[in-house]
Amino acid sequence: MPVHNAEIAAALNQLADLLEIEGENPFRVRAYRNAAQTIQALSRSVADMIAAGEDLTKLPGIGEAIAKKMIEFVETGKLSALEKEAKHVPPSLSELLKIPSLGPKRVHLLYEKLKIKDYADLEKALRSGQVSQLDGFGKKTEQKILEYLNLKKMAQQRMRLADAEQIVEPLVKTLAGVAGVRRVVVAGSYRRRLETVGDLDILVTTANAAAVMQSFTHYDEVREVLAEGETRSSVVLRCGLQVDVRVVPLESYGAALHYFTGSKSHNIAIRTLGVKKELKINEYGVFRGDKPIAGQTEEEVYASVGLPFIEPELRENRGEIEAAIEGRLPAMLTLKDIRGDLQAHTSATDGHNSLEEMAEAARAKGYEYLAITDHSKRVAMAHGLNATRLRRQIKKIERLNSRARGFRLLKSVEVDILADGSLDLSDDVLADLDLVVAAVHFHFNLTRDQQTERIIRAMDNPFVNIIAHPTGRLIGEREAYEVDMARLISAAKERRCYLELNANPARLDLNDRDCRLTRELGVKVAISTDAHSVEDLEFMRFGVYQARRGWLSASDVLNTRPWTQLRELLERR
Ligand code: DGT
Ligand code: CA
Ligand code: CA
Ligand code: ZN
Repeated sequence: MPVHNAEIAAALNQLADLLEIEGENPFRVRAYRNAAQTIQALSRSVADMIAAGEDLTKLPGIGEAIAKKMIEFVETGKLSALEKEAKHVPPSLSELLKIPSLGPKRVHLLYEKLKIKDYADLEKALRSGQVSQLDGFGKKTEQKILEYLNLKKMAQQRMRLADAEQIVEPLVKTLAGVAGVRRVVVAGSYRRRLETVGDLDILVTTANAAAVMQSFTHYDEVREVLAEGETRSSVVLRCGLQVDVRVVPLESYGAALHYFTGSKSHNIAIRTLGVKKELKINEYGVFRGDKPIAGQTEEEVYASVGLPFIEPELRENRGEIEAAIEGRLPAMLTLKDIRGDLQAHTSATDGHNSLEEMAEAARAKGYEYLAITDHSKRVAMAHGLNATRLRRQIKKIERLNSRARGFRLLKSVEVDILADGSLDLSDDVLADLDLVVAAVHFHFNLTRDQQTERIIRAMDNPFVNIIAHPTGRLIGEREAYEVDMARLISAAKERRCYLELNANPARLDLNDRDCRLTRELGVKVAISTDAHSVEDLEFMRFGVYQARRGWLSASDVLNTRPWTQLRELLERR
């Protein structure tokens, strides 16, 4: 069985967790975490590199010792260092470290005092009130941990789109390689580009259904075959994701694709329109009586009820059918419309690549501009910039820009919004920037009013242009903080400010509904990757998917503009 990069990274991270819980040297812990991060961002398989005899220590952050551990893991599936640690502390403790209110010391304490080893133990102890009686724990912490556990339970059933992509792409390739196969397409929420997917629904057209089913149920990532039939099979993959594969006849392809793309609620509305025209619409086709009148393409299905094609991202029955009837579907944004990226970090703070490397990568993507938005000093763990260091970076950007043609680095910063809404850097340095991105990274649990007013107060500062990741959520890990989004958007409009749609697939913040609200209230969105490495610049497409789900057109987005126009939009007075 091939070892995935994600598995190597997980083992190294777990080793780091256990060392940290034991109170080991923080530098050693950091080294393992950096290595794990490098491997996760790698586009090539470490197992392949080892097989090809390549030198792993050439990778950033990978030294002799860690390279040896990686080879051991790839060759034996084990990490002896991890097994050694596991004799001192149970490996399951590393899952507890993911809980935001628990650091290594507290996890250690929970284990020592209450023998808590995993989520199940923890939940029991929380419910019996034992945890809140420990030193340094209180009722509030108890409540926060319980909330997190509930969120986790819900998230376990859904996977982030980007993770699902990595899993489904090789599977699609395998199925497409089976003799006789014509088409393989992933339908369902995956095709609608929903931020998370519950399971995957794959459709295949082929001359040989049996060969497809054989290949699918014997795919090497399959953990369990739930059902195996001539034209439909279901499996659970090693990662826990369920996948359904259906073989559909060519003449029904469009009808099946439409049906299995969903959403269910969109399908029902389309079917109802069909009924009014005395048509029956199902996954096999569109029928008048027994006579099939359409079904080979989705366009035909829509045309049968008098509608133009509706993009999958819009199919949520949130007004798209009415809009299609009235001819006012949005002209949807595409990745090609994007001319630059308005949030990126460098190795000056918590990024992995230098200013030069980030610039080169953005230029290679065909961008006209890239805003460098390193953290400000309040984010100490990211080594955030003070005014002096920011000024130094500004100088460096000016030097690079003077040499570059057709591309420009924008001088910027991701300045922290402090608890009272004031900013972490003073106006005189902000005044030297091309644009200012402001963000909340601390004090998430203010009341809704306090949080809203805090962010509006940040926008009162005339140098602020964009509010980054406006709700702070991390999909499946952290709920959005309480904030009045409609008020925030209106306040942004009054101040000529903008909101970010953070394209990182773990954030996608704004969500689809809030994107739509910005459009309705007339505020443009900046779709930004918040890249912490050159690879992260690729996150842009996830932002575009989310924007499309939010009905956005190129004109609703800030970074579809050439720099000359963007500069005007950033002018606040
Ligand atoms: P998920 O998997 O929870 O992320 O969401 P979906 O949308 O992929 O839902 P899923 O996998 O249960 O079903 C795939 C598609 O099949 C769904 O989007 C629409 C269609 N579908 C499923 N059940 C029904 C149904 O009872 N009626 C209709 N009209 N369509 C259905
Ligand atoms: Ca699905
Ligand atoms: Ca399904
Ligand atoms: Zn950041």
